[in-house]
Amino acid sequence: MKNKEWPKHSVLAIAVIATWLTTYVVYKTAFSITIDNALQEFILFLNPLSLLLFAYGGALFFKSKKARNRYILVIAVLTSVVLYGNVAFYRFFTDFITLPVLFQTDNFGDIGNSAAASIFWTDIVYFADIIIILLAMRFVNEKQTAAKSAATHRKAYFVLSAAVLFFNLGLAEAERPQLLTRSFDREMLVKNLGMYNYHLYDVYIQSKSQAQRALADGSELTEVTNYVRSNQAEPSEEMFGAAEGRNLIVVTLESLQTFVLNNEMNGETITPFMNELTQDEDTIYFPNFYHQTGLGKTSDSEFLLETGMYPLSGGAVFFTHSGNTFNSMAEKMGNEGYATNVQHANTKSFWNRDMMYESLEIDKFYDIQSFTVGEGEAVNWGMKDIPFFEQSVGHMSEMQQPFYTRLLSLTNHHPFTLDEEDKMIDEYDSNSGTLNRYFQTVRYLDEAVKTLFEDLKEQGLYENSIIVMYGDHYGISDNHNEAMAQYLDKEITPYESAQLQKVPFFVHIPGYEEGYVNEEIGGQVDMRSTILHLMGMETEKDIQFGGDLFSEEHEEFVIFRDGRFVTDEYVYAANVCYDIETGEPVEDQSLCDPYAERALEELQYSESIINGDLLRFYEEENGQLKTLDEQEQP
Ligand code: GP9
Ligand code: MN
Repeated sequence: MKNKEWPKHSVLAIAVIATWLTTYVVYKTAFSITIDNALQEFILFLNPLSLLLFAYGGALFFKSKKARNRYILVIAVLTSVVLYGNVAFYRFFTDFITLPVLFQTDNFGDIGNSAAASIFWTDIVYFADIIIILLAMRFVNEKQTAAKSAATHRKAYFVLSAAVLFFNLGLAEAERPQLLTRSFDREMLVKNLGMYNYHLYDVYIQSKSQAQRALADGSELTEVTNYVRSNQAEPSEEMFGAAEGRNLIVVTLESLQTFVLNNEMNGETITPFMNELTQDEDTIYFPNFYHQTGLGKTSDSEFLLETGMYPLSGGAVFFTHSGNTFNSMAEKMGNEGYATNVQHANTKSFWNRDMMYESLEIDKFYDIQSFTVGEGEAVNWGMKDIPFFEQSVGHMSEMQQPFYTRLLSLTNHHPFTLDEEDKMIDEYDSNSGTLNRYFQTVRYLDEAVKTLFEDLKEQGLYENSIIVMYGDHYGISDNHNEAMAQYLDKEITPYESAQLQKVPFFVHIPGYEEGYVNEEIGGQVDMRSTILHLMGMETEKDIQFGGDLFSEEHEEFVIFRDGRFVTDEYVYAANVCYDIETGEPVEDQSLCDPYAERALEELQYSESIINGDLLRFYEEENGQLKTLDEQEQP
C-alpha cells in the first residue's frame, strides 16, 4: 500500500466517509428512531454529510500535511464525542442532549451518574471512524503535491457542501414542513437535520433566548404588573370553590373545533355524547370560546392553560424557554397538596415536554412508556384514544388523591386516519380528504370521551372529580376553505375564518345540577384563573393575562396569537374590523383601533415576561418584586 500513490485529499475523503458511515450505523444501532418510509431512511442516511463536509473541509486550508492531519483528528474526536455523548445519554434518558439539560444544575448529578453507568468498554466501536482515519493517515500515501489546495478548488468544495446542506434541508421541509420554525421534537430534528446540525440549531435557539434573558433585570415587571392588576377580574362569589378539594381532570380534545358540535354531516350526528353534555345539568358549556395558539399547537394550548400567558409568535415556547421560571397551575395545585401529572401516549420529548414539565413543576409525566399499546390499538399518530383513556383512568386509580391530571388525546389529529372498525359515520364528500375524514375522527373522539366518563364512574373516580375539557386548536386550516364553504354553505371570509377558531370548553362538575350554556366570549388564556377559582384558589397575586369566565368583571376580549381579536362587538381579522353580529365590515373602521392597540400591548407584555424570564424576579406569595439579593444569579 505504501508504494501505491493515492490521489490528493484521499485522507480527507476517507475521514468524511468514515465519520459519515459511523454516524449512520450509530443512528441505526444506538437510538430507536422511527422510520416510516424510504424517503425518511434516505434523509437519515444523508443528514450527517453536510456538516461533516464543512467541518472536515477546514483541512483544505493547511499547508503542511502534519497540521492538516492534526486538524482532521480534532474534528473526528469532536464529532465522536458529540455522537457518543448522545449514545450514553440516550441509554438512560431515551432522548437527545439539549443544552439546558447540561446547564440545569439539579440535573447534573443525575446525568453524571447515569452517563457513567451507561458506558461500556465495547463502546469503542462508536469511535470506529477515528481508528479508520488514523490507519489512513499512517498508510495512505497521497501524491506529494497534496499540500494546500487551490482557492478555486476550495470554493468548489464548499459550494458542493452547501448544495448538500440545502438538498438535505429541502428534503426535510418536504418531509416535515416548518420543522425549523416549529421545532417539534428532538427526534424529528435529529432524523431530518442530523445529529450535528441539530446541535448547532440547539445552540442557536438556546443562546438567543439566553441573551435576551441576560439583558433583563426585573425592572420591566413593574409596568407589566400594573397592567395585569388593572385588568384583573374578581372571582364570582357563586362559583369560587365550587369544586374545592375534588380531583381535577383536564382533557385536551385534539383538534376539536366548535363547528362540529350540535351539528350534522349528511344527516348524521357528529358528536352525540358531547352534544348531550352541552345540555347536561352538571355541565357549563362555552360555545364562544377561542383557541389562542401559535406554531406550538397543542403545547401552546398547554402553556396558555398552565401559565395564563400567551405563547410566542415564532416557535414553540415549550422549546425556546423551557428553562424559565413559571408560576404554573400545576405548581399552585401542588402547593395545595395535589399530586400533579400529565398523561399522553407519545414520546416524552415531543414538544420538549419532558423538559418543560419540570419547569412547570408537574410531578410526573405518564408518556408512551407508561402505556401498553395492544394489537390494533394504534392508528395515525399512535395509541388510540379509547384504550388511552382507559389506561389513564387506571393510572388515576393508583394516584394519591386529590390529584390534578391532564389527558392529551391524539386520535383526532391530522391527517385524521382511522381503522375501518373505528369508523362510526361516513366520510364527507368534498374536494378535501382532510375535511372528509375529520368528521369520522371527531366522531371517534366523541365516543372516546363517552368511554372516559364511563371508565371514571366504574372506577369510582367520577363523583369526587371535576372534569374540564377544551379543544386545543383548529383541525381544519384555511387551506380547506373551499370544502369548508361547501359544508357550512357560506363563503369563508376572514370574519368566518376567525369564527372557526372557536373550540369547545366544558366545565363538568358531577352533582352540580345547575348546568347551562354560558355565552361569555373567552379564550384559552382564561382557563387558568377560571379553573383555579373553581378549585377555591386565589389568583389575585399571580401574573397572568386571562380572567375568570364566571366573573362579572370578565372582559369579552379575546386576542389571537396572530393579532386578530374578538370583542363583544367586533371581530378584527385581515386588517378589517367586522361587526360580530352581521359579519359585515363596520362603517367606521377606526372602532377597532383602541382594541388593536391593546391587543398588541398585551401580547408584548406577555412576550417580555417570557423573553426576559421575568418571573424569576417575582415573589408570587406576596406579589412583590424580589429584592436584589433574593434574585437568583443568572
Ligand atoms: C403530540 C400531540 C399533537 O404529542 O400533542 O401535537 P400537535 O401537532 O397537535 O401540536
Ligand atoms: Mn394538537
